[in-house]
Amino acid sequence: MTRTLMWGGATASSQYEGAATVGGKGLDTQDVRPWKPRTSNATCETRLLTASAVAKAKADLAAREGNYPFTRGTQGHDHLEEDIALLQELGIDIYRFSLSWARLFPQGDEAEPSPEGLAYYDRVFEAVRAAGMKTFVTLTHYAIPLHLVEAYGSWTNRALIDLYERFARTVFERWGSMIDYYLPFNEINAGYFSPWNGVGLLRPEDGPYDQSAVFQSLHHQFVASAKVIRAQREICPDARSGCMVAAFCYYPHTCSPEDNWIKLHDEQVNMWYPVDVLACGIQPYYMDAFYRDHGITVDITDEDLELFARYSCDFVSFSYYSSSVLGAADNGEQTAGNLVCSIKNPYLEASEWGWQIDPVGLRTQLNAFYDRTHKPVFVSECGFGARDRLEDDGSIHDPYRVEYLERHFEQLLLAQQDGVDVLGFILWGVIDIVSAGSCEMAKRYGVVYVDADDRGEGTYERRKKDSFDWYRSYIESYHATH
Ligand code: BGP
Repeated sequence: MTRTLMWGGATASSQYEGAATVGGKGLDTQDVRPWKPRTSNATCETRLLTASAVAKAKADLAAREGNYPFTRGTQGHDHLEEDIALLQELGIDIYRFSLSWARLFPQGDEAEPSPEGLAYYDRVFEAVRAAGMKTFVTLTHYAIPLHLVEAYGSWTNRALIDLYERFARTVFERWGSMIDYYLPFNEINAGYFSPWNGVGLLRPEDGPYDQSAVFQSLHHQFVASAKVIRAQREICPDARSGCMVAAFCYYPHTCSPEDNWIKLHDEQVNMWYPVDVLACGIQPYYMDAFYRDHGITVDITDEDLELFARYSCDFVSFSYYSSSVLGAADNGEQTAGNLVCSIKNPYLEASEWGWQIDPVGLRTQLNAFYDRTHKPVFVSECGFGARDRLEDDGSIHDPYRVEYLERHFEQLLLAQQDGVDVLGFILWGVIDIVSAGSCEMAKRYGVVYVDADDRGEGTYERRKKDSFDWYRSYIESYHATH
């Protein structure tokens, strides 16, 4: 029997809420990321924060100087009821949002949560449920309390596991009856490809990250995920637990055997590692070889392995935007987004940010995740970032976004016909948010436009894009026939 799909939309606290210190919220790792005018699309640029950069950001923020876009997001904290009303009009079945750990625990290590933080998320849960939508909760979406970075060394410190479990238990005890689907972490493989975003690791002032620190941090998040699922099954057993990675959909540089081996190996380390641990409950063999060959040491206890085996998640999920061709371009043909580098694929068009548009890749990834785990699969993020234009008459025409979604929906339905147990599709950035990779507003994903620019200037008024009505009627007609 083919499951009736859920159609949704997503935001993330640091990219949406703003209000960085309202109600006593503590600063988190996203609040200190500076916006810099875009230099070029040619580099795989991520904001790698050093201790001196963080110190400067804190001084700037105290002096109200500098441009730190995540401190204002797109003012979701102040537009909550209006935005939920728009989502209700859109007719989505499920709304994915994340919680700000530092809004509930400003320093991250308090014994009790902040009453103002609890009150804020009471409002969010009640508004979403009153609007008749299911909830898909990301406990943490890249935003780690800055105090835990500075006082504990962030996720390199095993103490964060218990602090995280305390945060999760608070969430489950307070809102567990209103949580339908949840993720302990957003794109948990970000710990490897973007350590600041994923595990809150400061980059050393004098060079690259210590890879043992990166993978030890990632391992601690895996243990935290298992303990969070154990807590959830005690407190609110009806919620469905998931894991999530960024899906890269790699193509080998050439059809040479060596390049094909590199593709398999890069998929294992960059994408399948967290899935094998969190969804299949095993510590995969290939990581022993990777650690050995790269001089990496990670402390893994027998108790950790026992937790992985006993508390694997109920469903798997991934973010999908584009596919990428591996390897360095020997002809300079390197396109790149801000998180994903790729060589130009001659069969595909790319977005302005170099992300190559590959709807068939979505079908391939859905099959690959289901084939590996035999667990239901949620597309927890997918969408098209573009420079949308606000016309003089207040309209926003985004046929490119409609085309992107239409082609990806076709492939998702084909994957379901292939026999993949697809749970649903969640449109990323359903309301315009600040871009995670490049910290800019210009890269818009929403079907709802927010009038703000890269410098944070604008009215922050919400306006429906043409894609709003398209998505609304798509959902309506889907449910009329399923
Ligand atoms: C993913 C994040 C999202 C979202 C998306 C798009 O990594 O989970 O937060 O931002 O990337 O990336 P970007 O915003 O850089 O276009």
